[in-house]
Amino acid sequence: MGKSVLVLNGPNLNLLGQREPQVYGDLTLADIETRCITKARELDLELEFLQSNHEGKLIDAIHQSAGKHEGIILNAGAYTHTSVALHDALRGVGLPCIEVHISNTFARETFRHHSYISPVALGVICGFGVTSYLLALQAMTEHLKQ
Ligand code: CA2
Repeated sequence: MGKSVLVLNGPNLNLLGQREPQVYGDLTLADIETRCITKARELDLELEFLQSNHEGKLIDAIHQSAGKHEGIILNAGAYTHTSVALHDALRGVGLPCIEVHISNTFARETFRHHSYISPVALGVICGFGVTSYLLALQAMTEHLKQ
């Protein structure tokens, strides 16, 4: 059986495909999950998906991933730019985490340029839409082989 990875999505990502297609594309979160499942099959990875609009639930999911998953792919949404608590949770659990974003946060408002996740992430992939997630799955696979 392949290694297990948690794909965690934060606030408002449940709205994908419904509004702001010029920024986030027209795929829904369910479409992104389907694309990830196809990619994971190629890479022999097991995936669990979770989306929450609540910071504490994201923190609980990070804590519970210890002993259950080998890595985390995280799009923390706007909590990326605000949450010391998510930073601490990732640091506490110590699992490899890849930060992803659909949009290129550096080409947007300056308040999106800072991330509390990046210092505790293995790496960051942003600006490629659904491909950000697929690239993260690939990078996580390579990392877990080492
Ligand atoms: O580009 C990304 O993936 C973001 O993490 C998305 C967040 C944003 O706050 C980050 O700065 C970058 C927003 C989540 C999606 O929000 C929507 C709002 C309205 C309609 C559709 C999505």
